Amino acid sequence: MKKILILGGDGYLGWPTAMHFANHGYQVMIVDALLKRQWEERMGVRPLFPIPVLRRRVECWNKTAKNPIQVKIADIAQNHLAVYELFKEFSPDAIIHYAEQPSAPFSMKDRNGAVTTFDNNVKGTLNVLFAMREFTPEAHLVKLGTMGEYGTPNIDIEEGWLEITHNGRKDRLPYPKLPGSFYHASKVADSVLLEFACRGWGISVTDLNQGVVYGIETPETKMHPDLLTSFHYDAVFGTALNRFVVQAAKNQPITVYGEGGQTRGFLNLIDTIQCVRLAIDNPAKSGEFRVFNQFTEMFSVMQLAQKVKDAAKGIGFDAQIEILPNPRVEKEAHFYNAKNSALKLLGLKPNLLSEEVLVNILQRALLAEDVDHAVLRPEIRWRK
Ligand code: USQ
Repeated sequence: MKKILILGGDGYLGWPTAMHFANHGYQVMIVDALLKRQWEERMGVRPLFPIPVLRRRVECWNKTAKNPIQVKIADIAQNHLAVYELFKEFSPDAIIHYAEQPSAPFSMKDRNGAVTTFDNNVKGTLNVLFAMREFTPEAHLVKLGTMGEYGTPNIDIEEGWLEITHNGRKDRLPYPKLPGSFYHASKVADSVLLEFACRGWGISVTDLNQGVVYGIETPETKMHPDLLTSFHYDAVFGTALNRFVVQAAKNQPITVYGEGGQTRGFLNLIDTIQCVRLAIDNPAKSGEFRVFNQFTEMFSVMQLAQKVKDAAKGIGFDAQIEILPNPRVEKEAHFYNAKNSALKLLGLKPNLLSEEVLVNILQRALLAEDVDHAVLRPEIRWRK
């Protein structure tokens, strides 16, 4: 049975990933420091539906399913000895690393937000790399990066690497990075460390440069009410489409920042798990730093808002789009053409954003009883 260590297994992506791998016969251990729950508390926000404490959701899984999940509470950034212990004892074949502060606005709120993000994300990645070198040099690390590492350059975005000819000479170099927040910059720093560790130590890494994820359910979250995942709609931890759906369901304006021409890659939560599974089942070679762009479709923010408005109309809601002054510093109209063929070549079958998918998320969001309208509006600005 392949042993998978999931770092950040209590999160929006980590929890359904853990259940998926357990459900498909892998031996799964999740590690989490529960920091996201503390950051939520600090920012005064909660997931759309209350999430049981980690012990309870794991107990629920272990009673509901055949293959149990093991769990360990540890801070991988601040306690490297705990990380070493874990790698030594569990000896994973593969590691899925989600244990990072995931929000761009959180990282831009003040100095503390930026430093917390770097301290957690970059130090955690370093500790994982040293633990791998020491105890599991043959293991495969699957690391969640972000499409936001590239920014919005005026040329095609390749998958991690770029063939360059300069002054008559050629090379294959890491694709240039233009992160749009300190959060995205922390992921760029991670990528630099990972590439060096592959080149220097011969370990194998897949860096998944993921787009914006949407969705609320996976086959495993539907197995029991206590197995749902942590879905955010607030302006700090909620991502664009998830926020728009809750805004429409609760008769609040859909908040488009600026012109709405900002174009990004998007994917369904189900496809996040499909992509991670493909990466795990088809590992990078020894010493390889492999980068996949992980998204299935590209939309502008305004196109998304319009899609949500149309889907809401189909079930009798008259959702309004409100254009807000952009709290971020980003291009609002730009060229965007990102490649995403590597995962498709491995067999990814995209679940695209149909009206039916949107209506499903809308109907799920309608069941939420306690939506805090105050956290729907962005408070954090990139510029003072
Ligand atoms: N946006 C709006 N209105 C909103 C929220 C967002 O117009 O109410 C716009 C933003 O200005 C931005 C775009 O939608 O242009 C995407 O924003 P987002 O908050 O959905 O995504 P982002 O901050 O980039 O971060 C999210 C996740 C992060 C992940 C990233 C993938 O929080 O963990 O890495 O998506 S990507 O965007 O491809 O970098």
